[in-house]
Amino acid sequence: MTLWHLVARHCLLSRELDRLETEQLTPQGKVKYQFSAGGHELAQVLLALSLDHPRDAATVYYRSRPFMLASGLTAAEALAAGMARAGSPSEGRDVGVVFSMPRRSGALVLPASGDVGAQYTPAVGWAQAIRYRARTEPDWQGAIAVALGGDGSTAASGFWAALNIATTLRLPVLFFIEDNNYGISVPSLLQTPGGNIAANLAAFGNLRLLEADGADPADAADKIAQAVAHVRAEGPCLLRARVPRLAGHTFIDDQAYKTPQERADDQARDPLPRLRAHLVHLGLPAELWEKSEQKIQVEAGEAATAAEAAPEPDPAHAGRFLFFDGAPPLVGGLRPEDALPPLPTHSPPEANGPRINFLDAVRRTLETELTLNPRLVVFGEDVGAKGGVHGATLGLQRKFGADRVFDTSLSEEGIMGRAVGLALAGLLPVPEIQFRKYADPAHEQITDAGTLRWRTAGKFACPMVVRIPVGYGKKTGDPWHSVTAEAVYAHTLGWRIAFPNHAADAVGLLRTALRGDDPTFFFEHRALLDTPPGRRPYPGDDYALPFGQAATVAEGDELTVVSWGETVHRCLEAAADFAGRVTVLDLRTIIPWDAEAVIVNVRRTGKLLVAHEDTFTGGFAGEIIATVARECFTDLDAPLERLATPDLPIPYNVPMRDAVLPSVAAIRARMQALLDY
Ligand SMILES: Cc1ncc(C[n+]2csc(CCOP(=O)(O)OP(=O)(O)O)c2C)c(N)n1
Repeated sequence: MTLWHLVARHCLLSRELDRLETEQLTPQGKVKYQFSAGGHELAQVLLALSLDHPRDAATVYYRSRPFMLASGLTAAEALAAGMARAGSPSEGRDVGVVFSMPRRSGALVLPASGDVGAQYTPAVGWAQAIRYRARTEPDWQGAIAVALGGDGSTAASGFWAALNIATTLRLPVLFFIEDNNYGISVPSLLQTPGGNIAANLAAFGNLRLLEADGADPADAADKIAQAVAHVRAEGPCLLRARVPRLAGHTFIDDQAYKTPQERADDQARDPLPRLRAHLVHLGLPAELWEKSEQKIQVEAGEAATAAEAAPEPDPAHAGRFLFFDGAPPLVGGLRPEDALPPLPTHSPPEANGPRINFLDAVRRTLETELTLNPRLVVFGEDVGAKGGVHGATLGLQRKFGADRVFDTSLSEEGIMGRAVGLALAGLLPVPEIQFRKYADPAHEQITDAGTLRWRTAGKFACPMVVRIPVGYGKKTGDPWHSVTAEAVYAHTLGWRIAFPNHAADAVGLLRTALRGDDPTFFFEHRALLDTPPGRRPYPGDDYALPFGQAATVAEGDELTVVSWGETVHRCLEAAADFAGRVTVLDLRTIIPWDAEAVIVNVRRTGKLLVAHEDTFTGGFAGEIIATVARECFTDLDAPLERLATPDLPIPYNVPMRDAVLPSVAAIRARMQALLDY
């Protein structure tokens, strides 16, 4: 089949699937969300067919089905996806047009997001991985990443984060903007001044700009070929393809906000009649189009029958794939290529030697793992030449090079989205977020990363370890640098959370995280980084600690105290006054948390106090107390108690700070009250 035959075939198929859905399957209630790609087909199909390098990858959005079809998705899969059937890309877990696809005939399609604008930074991560891997693996040389998006998405922060990274580093990324002049009902004039993102980027450095009539076969083909060639040879390019949106945003959108003239103009720009004329102009027989149309109608009808015959996914399977469960993904992380160093057996720590700082424990573990694992990359703001604002990466760039330990632009969304793309390309990203509060701009990427394995029914995964200094500082507090907020991440699906309180546990938990399979937050408490309570002898280069195993740090028979992070030290100090009466458990990891240890101890002691630095309402203590209330109801001899920072930010003034943090005195008083109860 010639290229233009193929283009026609995919465009016609996409149009027919939209017709089937809008005329039959959606009104019948079989497809719940219908996003027509009418008008966008030609540009997308031409793009997909030009991505012929085995390591090319694309991030797509909900209107990208023509691109998917031209990249190897079958019609039956496409319809089954809309009908939420088994055998579709997400096995019924995600909206039918939120796609992902391991490579078939064209680009590999990275897991899409329902968040507009979230598709850009993972594409940049893939592009950076291309550069990294191409140094030693020739099969990555010449590959590119492509991100597809609408005009509305160019107003989203992810677009700018990605554009900045791609152009600053001259990465092989194509920003493919399908400008249909609307984001639902909002005209592009409200997304970018004058409505033309390409014109507005004229002064942007290191960026080739191209514009195409995405409904004109010759122009679109020419500009797409130029764009792809430029990205392969030189670096970033943004191609703005003007396309009509022939239908509403979704099936239920009647486009009442467009004038009748606008709607008529859109129809007049339909790329399909122009494609037909183009084929005739190229000398293909005129009747070929109608013949293809008929053939495709039959094919789509058969696909609909097959999709409807596909079984419903087993509801019991909804619980699978949030975390790694032993089944390696097809794409992402180190398992598909068998490159993950095995986890050492959980040997007891070597207890001899000088005590080292928490910070040195982290640095040394990173150094050991960087040496052992060539896929591991460390990055973040100031982590390169400076060695991090806390010093955790000091000297690592000098030792391992700027490809492996590098500074990033000041964009947490960029850091996290890039990490997702790097992980999908088979690297192990270890980003640092400078302070817990400054992860806020990355939240969209964090939540999407957490559900990525689940959303793709285990086909994709993005394991990574995100290091974040948290909590108040040894000199003072403040609302920006002193946040812990582990409860927010405990509620963020698909993430594990480690929260060690001394150097030995930091080594063991960080190593386990770095040899693991899931996105993991690793919290480093600021008040422990270089202070005596955080110091321990270095436990050894092979030391690893399992997640979900609490440590018993004080033993007693009358009260169980559960804590984590820096508050453990406060609990220990308070418990010293009640020797033999108070058990103190250090959870060490929040997700998973060691419910069993807590339950066993509360059954034994009959009383529980949970203490943490995170704020009170919705704090993780509530979760523990709810579990204990259920599991230990008949064993309880006192009300279940918790101590936390009240629902306030941490103040800058030191006495004021100390007044809100759970103090040793307050913990001691609460212990006393419970013991006396
Ligand atoms: C972060 C986010 N905000 C809002 C939405 C709701 N939403 C879905 S599509 C859309 C418009 C996007 O328009 P555009 O990027 O131009 O793409 P088009 O639909 O026109 O192809 C909006 C606002 C969303 N999905 N994600």
